Amino acid sequence: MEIIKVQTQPFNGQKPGTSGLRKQVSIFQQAHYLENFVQSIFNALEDFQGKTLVLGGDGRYHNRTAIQIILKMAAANGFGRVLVGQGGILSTPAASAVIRKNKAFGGIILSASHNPGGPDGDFGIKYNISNGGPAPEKVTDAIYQITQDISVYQSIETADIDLDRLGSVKMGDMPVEVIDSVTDYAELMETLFDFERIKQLFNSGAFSMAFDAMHAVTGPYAKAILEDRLGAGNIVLNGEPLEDFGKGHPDPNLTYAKELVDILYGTNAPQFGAASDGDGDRNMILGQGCFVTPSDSLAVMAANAHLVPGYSQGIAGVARSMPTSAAVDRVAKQLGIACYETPTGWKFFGNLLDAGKVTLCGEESFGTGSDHVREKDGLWAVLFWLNILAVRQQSVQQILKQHWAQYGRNFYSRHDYENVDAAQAKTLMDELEAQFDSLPGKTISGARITFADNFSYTDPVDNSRSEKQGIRIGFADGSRIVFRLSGTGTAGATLRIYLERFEANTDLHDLDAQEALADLIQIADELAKVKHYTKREQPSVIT
Ligand code: VG1
Ligand code: CO
Repeated sequence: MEIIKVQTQPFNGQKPGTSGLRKQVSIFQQAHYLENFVQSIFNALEDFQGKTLVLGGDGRYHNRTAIQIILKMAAANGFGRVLVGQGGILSTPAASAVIRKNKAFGGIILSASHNPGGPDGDFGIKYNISNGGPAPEKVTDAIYQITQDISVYQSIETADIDLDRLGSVKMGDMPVEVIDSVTDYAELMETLFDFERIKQLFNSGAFSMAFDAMHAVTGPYAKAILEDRLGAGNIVLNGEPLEDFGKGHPDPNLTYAKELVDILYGTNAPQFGAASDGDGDRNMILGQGCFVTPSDSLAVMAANAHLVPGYSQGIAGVARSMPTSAAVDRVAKQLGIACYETPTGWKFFGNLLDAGKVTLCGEESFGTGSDHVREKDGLWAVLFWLNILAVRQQSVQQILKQHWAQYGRNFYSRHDYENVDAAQAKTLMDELEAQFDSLPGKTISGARITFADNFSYTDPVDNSRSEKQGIRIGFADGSRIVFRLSGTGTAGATLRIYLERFEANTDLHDLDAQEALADLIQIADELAKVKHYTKREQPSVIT
């Protein structure tokens, strides 16, 4: 096997964001762009010679091309073997499961997750470490450093391999195993959930569901697990993964998964609805005429985990990202377990999960997961809910209402202003920060501010520090407004405003969240001059 060394020059801006490096496809298609980043990953790692790498992606445009390039580079750099999903497909949680099961050195996941795909869409790449989770900041920082002065990458000259045929082949001298994308993952799910009981629920005739795969990666997983193994019937919508996601935006929220939302809010709606995103790590949970916020979903899961076989021994603790509502904190308190608050991004949960400090974790951005892998996991969350529904024999709405009656309701909403001018968005954040000293004690529209800060985090396991993770404004009644700029977008800036208010009074739990939060929405605009800086009258997406 002859290794070729290719001269190259650094590209600006190869800095991984909240979850890997995401750019427009046209940027990734530039000569050496992907190669530079992949070589920088390899250069940042130590002692991987002869070891196993896992490789797969969400099937979006450029996935297959990128996989062949990376296979050749992995061979040239000395990996012992690569496990690659059939057709180049592995959902993000499945990749995590494969890394763990095979004790691989790490994995490369090709995905821009919920960002649109196709020749005019986005592409992305991230590195996961041997625990199956996203590389922590010290690794992504090292990769970025290397991208800034890289001058050569290594590859081999050889024919592409057939990604569609299962089995072992060679890329140069390196064995490549094309594995079934679903099997390992489906087997893991069977160890966690009561498949018999969920099967009975579907067989009862009184229960049905709809699952929207949004033409993204979860189609084959949902068909294999929900339809084939659990006998749910023909329930998967948009189940064929397409390179451009059918020109859709594979983001399971009330705006982009409208087809599913209309079904659940329509006549003859099924009892349960769910959707997943581009790479299968997000989930949206719906009942008949009812939407479960991801923050509430995490809280309900924690409160009901004892009903699910994989968690019947109890959960060690929970963690949530800072902007996620405190609904799960209330459950943790009642259970007498620890609750951790981390910065946004799944990489911050890894240490807590590895150390056994937490079992469940979640983010307000439709992400929930557990210690079964080290990524958030869309279908896992769907199965978790199905297991709860099968045991409790109640509707989603009944479960949610009883939960609020017991713990109180954290009214919650996120307003996204997508693709706004980046400089204006930065000014908005800077001006907010400049007000920090004068805000505490100030009363705005009848609400007294008690604190204003930019969230920082010290990892309790390795003591690493992460600064400036989002601006928090806290009020005397416990309400909160959080301002953050997205770290996954590729065009302009996306401003996220997270709003939360606790309500103990059961009589007020049926209020619409936007109504219940109207005062805070108004205050957010006043404090940050949102309309002025975004030049928008309304958010692009309200969740
Ligand atoms: C968003 C979410 C964050 C999530 C990240 C990756 O990041 O807010 O909670 O972890 O996406 O999810 P940001 O920086 O745009 O707010 V995924 O499904 O896109 O990998
Ligand atoms: Co995702």
